[in-house]
Amino acid sequence: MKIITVSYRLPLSIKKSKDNVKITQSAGGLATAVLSYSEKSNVDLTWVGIADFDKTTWENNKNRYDKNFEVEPVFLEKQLNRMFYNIFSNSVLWALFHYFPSFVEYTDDGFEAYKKANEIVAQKVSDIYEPGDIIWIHDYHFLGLPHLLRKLQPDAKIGFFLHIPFPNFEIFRILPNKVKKYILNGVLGSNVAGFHTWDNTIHFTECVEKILGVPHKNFIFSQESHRTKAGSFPISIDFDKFHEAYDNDRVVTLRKEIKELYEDKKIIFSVDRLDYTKGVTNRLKAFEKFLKKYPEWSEKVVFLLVLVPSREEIKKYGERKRMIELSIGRINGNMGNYKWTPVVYQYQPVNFNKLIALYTSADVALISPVRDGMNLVAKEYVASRKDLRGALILSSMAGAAKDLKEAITINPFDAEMIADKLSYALNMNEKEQEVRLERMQRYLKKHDVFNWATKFLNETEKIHKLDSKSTQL
Ligand code: ADQ
Repeated sequence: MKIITVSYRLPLSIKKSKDNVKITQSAGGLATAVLSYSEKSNVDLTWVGIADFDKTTWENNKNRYDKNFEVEPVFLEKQLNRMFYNIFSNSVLWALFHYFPSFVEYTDDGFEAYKKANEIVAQKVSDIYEPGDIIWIHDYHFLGLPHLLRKLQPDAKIGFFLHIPFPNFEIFRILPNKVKKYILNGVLGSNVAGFHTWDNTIHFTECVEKILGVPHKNFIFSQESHRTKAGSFPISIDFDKFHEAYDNDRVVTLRKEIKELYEDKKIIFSVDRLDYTKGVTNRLKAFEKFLKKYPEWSEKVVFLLVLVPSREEIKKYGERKRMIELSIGRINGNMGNYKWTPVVYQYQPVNFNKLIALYTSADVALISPVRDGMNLVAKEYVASRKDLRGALILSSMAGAAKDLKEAITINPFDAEMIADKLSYALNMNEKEQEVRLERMQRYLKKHDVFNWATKFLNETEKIHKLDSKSTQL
């Protein structure tokens, strides 16, 4: 028996230099959690995903690195992958599921490529599947996969988890009918369909009822071949890893450097992939409002804004980057002076130690997505504050706001509100910081990513068992 995890990206990095190829398995949250579950339950793990490297490199090097689990890359033809990933997954599903209908650029060709890619991956998974295996499918790239696999392997245990929001019926219905049905039937191929929040779960069940006419009882859809249970499984982080990193030597040194650099200032910090859903332009507008409304903070605060490049080949992402950089230029030009740069901007990824040093130097983390499935940055910030210092401002549009109840919540579209909350957070006394962080840390310690993976996979086993029992009767 083994766990077969399917996600678009493989938790693998391949670095080629002139005379060397270096392969490492990544220690990202999801990979660590599934690996820990497989070790505890004494089962193997195989990861299936789309290769972002060529077949020859893989064939020549696949046995030359330390493996924690097996990897099965799927090699898609370049044009098919582009249509599947950029044109349908990101320019249709990502946009619509985050409530940006005007950003949707639907084409039939994109949808055909999506279906084709899902079929290729289904065949790959089916080829390595053995009875008793548990298949865990991740995210919006593979909405059709549970159904396709159910046809190929009728008795398989299949879990599906969506990492982004599932939109409400009024938004979802915008998709062409054939697409809506493909998606809903696709997900219903699983034994468990998991979402970050109850709101998303309710949206999904409502869409199934209204569009497919399939009713549910207590969130369970009974179909001829199997049952599907829809439920909420809020993802989390490796709490201990972020908490203990506070004391890493390198983090301590970097933190000292940052604090010295801004010794007479308070630090506001944010870090995101550059994505229009993360609300960066709104955030900058609110920061500008804050500087105007609370001029006493002039020269006494700095906003460290870190963005990591993402999906640069898609037009909307390039447009957003230009808008952000224009706003930063305007704020620094209008509000700053030769001694003070209000927004310090970095458009590059940061490594783990730097990330923790930034989290633990910040007086305020300002996280303002206009829509987000969960938002792990918010959880990472809270976990890393072993010193119980700092304040979290968090958008109520992020799934994380349902878990982090002691955060200061904001409406990301309300610049005035964000400005006022910034003033409140920057003035928050140490006692209040401690009380809020302590409560959130207690929650995160209990509900970490290992707990999340265990709950999800146990539920998949449980629901699958109900079907096997009734077939035996
Ligand atoms: P993402 O949209 O990628 O994930 P998020 O949950 O915030 O968003 O996770 C981002 C991760 O990347 C975090 O672990 C963060 O530390 C890291 N990161 C962000 N910016 C970085 C930078 N500049 N340098 C280095 N690291 C950076 C999707 C959904 C989310 C959901 C997750 C998990 O959109 O809503 O929380 O999946 O389900």
